[in-house]
Amino acid sequence: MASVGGIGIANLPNQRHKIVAKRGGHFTVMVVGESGLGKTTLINTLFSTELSPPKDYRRRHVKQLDKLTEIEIIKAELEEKSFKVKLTVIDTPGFGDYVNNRDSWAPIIDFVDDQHETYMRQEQQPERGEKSDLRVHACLYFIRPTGHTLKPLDIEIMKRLGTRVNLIPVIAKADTLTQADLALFKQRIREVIAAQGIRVYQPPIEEDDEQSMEHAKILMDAMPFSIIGSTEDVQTPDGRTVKGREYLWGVAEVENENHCDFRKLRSLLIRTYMLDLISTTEESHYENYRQQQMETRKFGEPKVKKLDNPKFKEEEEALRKRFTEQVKAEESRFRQWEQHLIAERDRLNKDLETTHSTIKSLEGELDNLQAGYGRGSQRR
Ligand SMILES: Nc1nc2c(ncn2[C@@H]2O[C@H](COP(=O)(O)OP(=O)(O)OP(=O)(O)O)[C@@H](O)[C@H]2O)c(=O)[nH]1
Ligand SMILES: [Mg+2]
Repeated sequence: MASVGGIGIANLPNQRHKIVAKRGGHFTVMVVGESGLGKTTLINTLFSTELSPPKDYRRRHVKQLDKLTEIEIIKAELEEKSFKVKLTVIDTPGFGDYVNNRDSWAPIIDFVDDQHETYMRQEQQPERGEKSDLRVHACLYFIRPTGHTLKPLDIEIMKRLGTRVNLIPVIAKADTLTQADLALFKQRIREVIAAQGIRVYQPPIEEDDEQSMEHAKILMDAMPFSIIGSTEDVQTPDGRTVKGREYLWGVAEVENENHCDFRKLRSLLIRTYMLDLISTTEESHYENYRQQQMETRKFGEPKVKKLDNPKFKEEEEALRKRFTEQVKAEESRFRQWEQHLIAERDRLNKDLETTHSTIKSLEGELDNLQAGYGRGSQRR
């Protein structure tokens, strides 16, 4: 479609178009999820179906967040009818498989927060020139195509992401599920998302515009988007060359709406809702972060370290209290035990005394008996 209709950004409503054009149009997408779910493949698929050949296509590895998590930042410039968007894709390596470490995803959450932080600090500088800005406008969360439901780990991470970024859940490797299983899986995921209060991105509803309402509804109904990723050109049985994955039974096509929701996702990201994703990030997610930080620290103060954080202080205080209580309880248990021992000793001593006196009296009796016996035998 790229070859025929262009990227589509030039068709965005004029007013917003101008705003973004003035800002230089900066759009950042991040992919997150367990290892091996096809995150990198999807990015490459996006580039090979829509964004190719990027004029200014750079890949670079970026700072090691920790030993396990290295993110990759891919930058490309999209241009259409003199309308430019700087696209940045942040590829994160999968978590969850190298260790059963529930905190393995913490660097990803930190990364999102750090971008808000960096931007905020730049805003506070007297010279507010060109800012480097990696605030994430859309975060694709990859769900393993188990066919069952969301895992507790998914729920935990999605909750945290949903309050920080525009979260867009996707079902990875849709070609591994049958259409019926996929529909059921989607339904279950939607139910869990609702029940757990996970915040996911909602396209804006412009009530005066029927076409846009219809479009938003179609997209919402498709969430979480099922994805097939592939950069391979394959032949379909009816002779078309498509991006897809070849199987004995046929071809799973990336851009076939009957096979997966790749086109819907791409449309959401780079056609219809790019501007909304950018402005909601600015107005809602960044603003939330800024306000939260303002409440917990003074203007210009560095980011609160975990240990200085009031919440952690509270936790630490509670822990200390619990510890003291436990020590006290243990002490009183020991004292009771000690007293019990003393009482027991006294009781045993008394017993001993009684036993001694019993023995004494028995010995006395025995003496008497022996004496009597002696006398008796003497009589014989
Ligand atoms: N069946 C199927 N396989 C896929 C799909 N997308 C990717 N794969 C395959 O899954 C494997 C892992 O893909 P990657 O893109 O490296 O996965 P990743 O999520 O980036 O993995 P990490 O970087 O380790 O987190 C590769 O062998 C891909 O060819 C898909 O849609 N369907
Ligand atoms: Mg990868």
